[in-house]
Amino acid sequence: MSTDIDQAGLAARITGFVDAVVTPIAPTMARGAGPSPKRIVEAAGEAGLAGILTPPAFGGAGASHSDFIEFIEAVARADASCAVILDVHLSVGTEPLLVFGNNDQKSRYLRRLAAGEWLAAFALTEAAGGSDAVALRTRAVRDGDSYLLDGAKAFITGAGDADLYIVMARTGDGPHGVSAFLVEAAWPGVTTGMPLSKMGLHGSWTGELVLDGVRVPAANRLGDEGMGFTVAMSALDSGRVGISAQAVGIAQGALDAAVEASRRRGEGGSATDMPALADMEVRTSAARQLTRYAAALVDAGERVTLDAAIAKLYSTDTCVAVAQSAVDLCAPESGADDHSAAVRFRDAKACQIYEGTNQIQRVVIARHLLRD
Ligand code: COS
Repeated sequence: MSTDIDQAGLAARITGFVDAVVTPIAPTMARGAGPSPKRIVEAAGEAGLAGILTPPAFGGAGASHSDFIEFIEAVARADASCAVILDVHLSVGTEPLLVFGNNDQKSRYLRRLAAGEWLAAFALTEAAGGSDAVALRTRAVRDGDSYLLDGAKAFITGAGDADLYIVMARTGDGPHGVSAFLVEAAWPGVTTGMPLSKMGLHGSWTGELVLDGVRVPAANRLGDEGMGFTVAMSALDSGRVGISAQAVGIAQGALDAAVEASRRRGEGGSATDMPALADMEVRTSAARQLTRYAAALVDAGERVTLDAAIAKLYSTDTCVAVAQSAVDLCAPESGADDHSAAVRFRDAKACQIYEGTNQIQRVVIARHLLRD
């Protein structure tokens, strides 16, 4: 946790935001009928939480990653769609600008993002390449003081509502031929399709971003030419810690529902539910500790590739298992589409897929073991 910020004040702001904004809209978010992602980030901005990692000099809270994961877990416990909207905005949407942006880029964009006036998104994945990020085909061709971007990105969180996209595009061959760009949604040639109809996380928009001859000033290249893959991978390293926190929150929310159902069945809880409840608590608690450890490493400035992969893999597998047990323990009511355990079960599955599938996390972990 950051030592020079008011921790009690931050914790109170987080609780206030969850109670006043997130909990009341959770049922409508689950139906995909809630406020748009931008409205969620706007509300976070009003609570001083849309730039939690951004330094106060740029209008943010100046908090640490350890604070950030507590925020994401608390939001996800109430509603997973709001959590992923905020996580992507704060983490992969804003953090690359904090780490790789120059002063001009920071002063042009950070304040609006931290105030919640603008929603940020991260555009790496393409339909053809999927998990093989190096295979991306979107091209950026230098033309005087700018680049012309052409291509299409897929499965982009916030597409259609975001104001600023961090776009990875090819300026050469291989992983060192990728560059990162700050692309404003309002620029000519930027279009988005309809949001995908997903299994869960209905309140979070996911869709395509099409770039058709988009003229991007060279001043909007994030980092040096050829550094884009490093920008993307390091953003994902820390982003995966946020997704891990989201998974812990979903697991905790599912556990809350199961405990409540068990209490209703018998005074002090039903004895037959006890082993399942205990297992759910153990896994959720272990996932939380892995997430906190990875966040502390980010705060210490350590490379977190391995520990983020471990936390993301374990926590997201945990939230699926815990949510599934919650569906069992809350039956038969949990058979209803809108029961909180059913909603969490559907939401949990997506966490195993985005910000690097869990198969990719296993590749990252195993490669570490096999490296000389
Ligand atoms: N941080 C910094 N640099 C990294 C890195 C990281 N976490 N991971 C890889 N790199 C560097 C490597 O060091 C290598 O550089 P050198 O050639 O100088 O050694 C370069 O990037 C290429 O790495 P690598 O050879 O490992 O690339 P691969 O194509 O074999 O695999 C994986 C990379 C699979 C790890 C990558 O494609 C990946 O993470 N894919 C999933 C993408 C993802 O998460 N998508 C979700 C998008 S957001 S919803």
